[in-house]
Amino acid sequence: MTTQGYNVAVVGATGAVGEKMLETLEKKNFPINELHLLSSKRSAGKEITFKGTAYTVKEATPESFENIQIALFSAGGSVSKALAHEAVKRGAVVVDNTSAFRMDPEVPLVVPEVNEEDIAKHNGIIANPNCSTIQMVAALKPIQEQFGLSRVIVSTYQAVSGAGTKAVNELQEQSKAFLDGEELEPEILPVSGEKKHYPIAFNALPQIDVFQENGYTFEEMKMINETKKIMHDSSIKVAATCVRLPFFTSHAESVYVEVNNDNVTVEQIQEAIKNAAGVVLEDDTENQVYPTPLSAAGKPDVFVGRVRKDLDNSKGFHLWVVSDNLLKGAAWNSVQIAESLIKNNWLQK
Ligand code: NAP
Ligand code: 12T
Repeated sequence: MTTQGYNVAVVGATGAVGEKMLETLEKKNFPINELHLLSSKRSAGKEITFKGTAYTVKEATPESFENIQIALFSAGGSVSKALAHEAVKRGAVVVDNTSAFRMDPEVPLVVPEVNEEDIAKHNGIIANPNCSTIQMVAALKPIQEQFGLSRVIVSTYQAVSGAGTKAVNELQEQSKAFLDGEELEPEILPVSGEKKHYPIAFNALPQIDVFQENGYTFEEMKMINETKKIMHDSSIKVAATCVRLPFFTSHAESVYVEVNNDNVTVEQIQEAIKNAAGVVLEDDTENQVYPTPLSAAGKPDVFVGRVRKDLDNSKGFHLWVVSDNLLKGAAWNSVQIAESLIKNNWLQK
């Protein structure tokens, strides 16, 4: 590295996640020498300001990665499949925010507070988990460590920004139209490019990403498979139901867990969560204290409230977990991985 820092490429810089990547790099004062902002042909030529300097967005091509040390990808799975190996070939380490490589056994899947040491095993690509998975495993880690974890059943309440800027615009325009008594044809949600679309304004959609043959959506299967991989325990039973709701930022989750130890108390679970890195306990029902999507938006932490013991299963507990899906769920976690690569000297293979 030069004394000023690293040559960094942000692929998908004009997107919802890309925007938060730049915000996070700026906020964390990430050591940057050259910054390269990449997108599709559509946005090439656009200017984006970073730390007071205007940068011109360029179309991402294999040659974009000459002389790049760190490449942060969030431009969709097909772009990662086409370009991540081109970047690695040219000497870059890729932190990939798409689902393209997450379940590849050669690719570490990392939430630094949970399994940072996995980064050391990378072969050029490190995958950033799905947003809903990241916030859940951050909250589950202290429970697994101290009390053992055998089962997880989660229902999500997810923001539209997870589905990109077009989905954000769709909620905005549909809401306005709805209140004005007009009708707007839904075009993006639940899944851009699918055969059918349903209104998101004043609605709830039990489909995030495409359906699989087993009846679960891909988002649900990501939560199930990624949780086992990140927590290094394929025996944890996981079930998920993922639902899109009409708000812009933060995913919320109702999480039911079963621990292995007997006689665990709510206070012990709260204490474990309170002491966990990156997780904040906001749980005081007497004073109506609990996290909400709005209270978590713009913050990098994972917030946990409503810790309760199940009334029928003495090893069962219920939690409410909320985090900004574009920060800890995407950009913040990716930049944390990049920081860890530097701090631990793991950039070179
Ligand atoms: P978005 O707002 O729709 O932005 C998409 C970005 O990708 C834009 O910058 C776009 O550039 C760029 N892009 C599209 N096609 C491209 C191509 N052929 N070559 C180069 N760049 C291309 O979407 P987003 O919400 O930021 O999400 C982007 C991706 O990040 C998603 O597809 C998903 O894989 C991943 N993601 C991950 C999480 C997570 O859970 N960790 C959460 C959200 C998203 P243009 O401006 O030129 O169109
Ligand atoms: N379709 O990174 O629609 O796998 O909210 C994250 C969020 C895919 C991903 C969403 C998605 C991902 C969404």
